[in-house]
Amino acid sequence: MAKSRSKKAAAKGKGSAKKEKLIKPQTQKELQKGSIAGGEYSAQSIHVLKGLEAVRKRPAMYIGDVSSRGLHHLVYEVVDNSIDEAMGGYCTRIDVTINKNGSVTVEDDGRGIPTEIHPSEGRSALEVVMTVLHAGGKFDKSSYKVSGGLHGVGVSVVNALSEWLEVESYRDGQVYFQKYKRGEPEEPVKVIGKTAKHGTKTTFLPDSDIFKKTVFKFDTLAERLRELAFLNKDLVITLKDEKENHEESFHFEGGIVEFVQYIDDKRKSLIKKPIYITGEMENTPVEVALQYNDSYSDNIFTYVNNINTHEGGTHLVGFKAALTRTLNNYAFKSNLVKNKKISLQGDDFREGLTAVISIKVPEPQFEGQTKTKLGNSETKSIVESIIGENLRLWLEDKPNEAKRIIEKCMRAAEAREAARQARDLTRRKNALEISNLPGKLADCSINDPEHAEIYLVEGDSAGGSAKQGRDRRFQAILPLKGKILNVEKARMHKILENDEIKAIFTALGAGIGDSFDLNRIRYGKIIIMCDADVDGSHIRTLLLTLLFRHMRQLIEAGRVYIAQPPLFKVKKGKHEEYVFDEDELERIIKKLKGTKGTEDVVKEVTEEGAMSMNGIVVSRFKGLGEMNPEQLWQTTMNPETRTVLQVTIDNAAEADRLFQTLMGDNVEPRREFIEKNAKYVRNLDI
Ligand code: 0RA
Repeated sequence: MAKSRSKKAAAKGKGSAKKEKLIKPQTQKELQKGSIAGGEYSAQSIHVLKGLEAVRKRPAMYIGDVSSRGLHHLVYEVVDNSIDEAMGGYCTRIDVTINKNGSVTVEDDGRGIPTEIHPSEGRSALEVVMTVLHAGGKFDKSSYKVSGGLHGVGVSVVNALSEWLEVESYRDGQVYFQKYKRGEPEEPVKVIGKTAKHGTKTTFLPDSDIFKKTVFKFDTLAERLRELAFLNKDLVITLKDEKENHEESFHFEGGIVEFVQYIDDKRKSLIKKPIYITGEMENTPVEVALQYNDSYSDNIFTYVNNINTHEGGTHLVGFKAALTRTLNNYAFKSNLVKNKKISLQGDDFREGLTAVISIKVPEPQFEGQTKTKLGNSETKSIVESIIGENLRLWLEDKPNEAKRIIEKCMRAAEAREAARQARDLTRRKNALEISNLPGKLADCSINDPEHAEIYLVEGDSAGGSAKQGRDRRFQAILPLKGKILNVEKARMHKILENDEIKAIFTALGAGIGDSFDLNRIRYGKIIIMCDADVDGSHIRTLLLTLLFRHMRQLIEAGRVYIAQPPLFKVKKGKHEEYVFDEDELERIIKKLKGTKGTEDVVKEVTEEGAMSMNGIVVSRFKGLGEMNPEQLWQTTMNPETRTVLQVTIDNAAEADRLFQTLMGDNVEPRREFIEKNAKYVRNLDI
């Protein structure tokens, strides 16, 4: 559908009537100055329409996907342009509004988008920015640009994927305006009023021909906007939902220091206030905040030009090198190392570490699978020397707190040593070797990881059904008994002693923690299959915690999925049907019974468990074990008919807080979270 529409649009663009209108801007002197031959203009405009058509044909290439994630990416894309203005020092506030009609408005107080005739394009610069792919940054003079990964594809992409978009640029006392339909200008840029302010306001309605869902979620937007406010301490960002009458404002004068405190707010810090280090070398400003808590995991979040560099890169390497060298030197110089037999290693200096590294790089080179790994080689030594020098000064200045940190690192080294011994022991027993796969694993027959998948199944009985129901050629089944260990509260040697976890590691075959190697994974898809009840959701969270903390690359590579067993069973006579959500149940009951009173039925079934009327029996589906192998295959395992949810991490800092809340020591925040989210827990994504 999208395709045919764009083709029509392209044809329309060639028409002479439209061409005439576009080259005669009437309202604005500046625009009249640059008169351009009509032929050239139409050549340009065809070029533009081809670009827009390409975006509409393959939206995923530009924004990742057309699900909720891609939808929200549209907002980030517009906001990123305002962030560029802020990084240049021209913008102090950004206001984001979810409007009643489903559109979103982003307004900033930057310089406004220029509107004069663009020399080579022959049209208003504003129109060029809004309609030409990658034009956004062309004449932007700010030196640190947002352009990593999917970021920085340009606001023209948002325009192309919107049913309509309106932009106002406030500059030189005028309000300039243009409106577009699916990326095409309706008329030339015009002046619609006077103003004393400066800035840009963009409002767009995502195209429902492109996006599966077009409803923006407040909390999803809030996560990214909060992150941006932490990273840009002078910036005030507001988010308003006109539908819900709900508003939140993000402004953190403490910047990334407050960010670190926010990440750790459920943990106990070893020092009073995060260590804050800032410096600049070779046009590369470096800012780091870090502290230690009493947990066993490390949490380092790295940003380049406000983009989360999930895959790390040279800045992270430089940071780790500085941390290891500086803390190690200090430990020895201050005679804090008691047990001389154990040597401190890099990992030991990162146990319980929470850090945010934010740097600005004029011409960042992004590499890696998701283009979120910084490649600039000069950055390593810049970060290393700024951190090394300033951390040394901090340690000398705060001997008591420094001692607490070093002691924590030494305990980590001792635990690592104990873990190594435990591992050696199990190795000798051959337990972690692939030649010794867990007995209860029903492996698949093919050996090709790309096509093989493994189901981690809750309970032996569901595991049994899954073993019978599966396609044994490419589906492996690993039944798990009861609840696995909560890794959030355990050190490595305890984790490695746990039978269920050992079985998972061994079956997956790619190792654990720092020695995890994605290339050795034995399955392309890891599918978690649990009952759709409270216990099932707890086991799923335990498994996700394990994968998030110790095999995060699996999640980042998009290999972890959650099976979706049906939620209801509808029976009428011999006819039996499984139903996956409440909307679908409502539709089916309507179909079987007629329209009256269906909402009540859904409510009653949801709350009471079962319900019958007119010979229709609707029951809440209790567990995987209720299905025979054939039904399990049809509803939940057959790749042709099943639905599986891919587990993604959009925001690692928020995911970390979530696991800390759900699985950490503190009971109170967990209770609060579960009470607040009880209704939504079924749809939990991390
Ligand atoms: C191009 C050039 C200049 C600013 C911008 C674009 C700009 C774009 C957006 C998008 C949202 N808000 C924005 N604010 C500014 C520089 C203009 C100058 O040199 O005066």
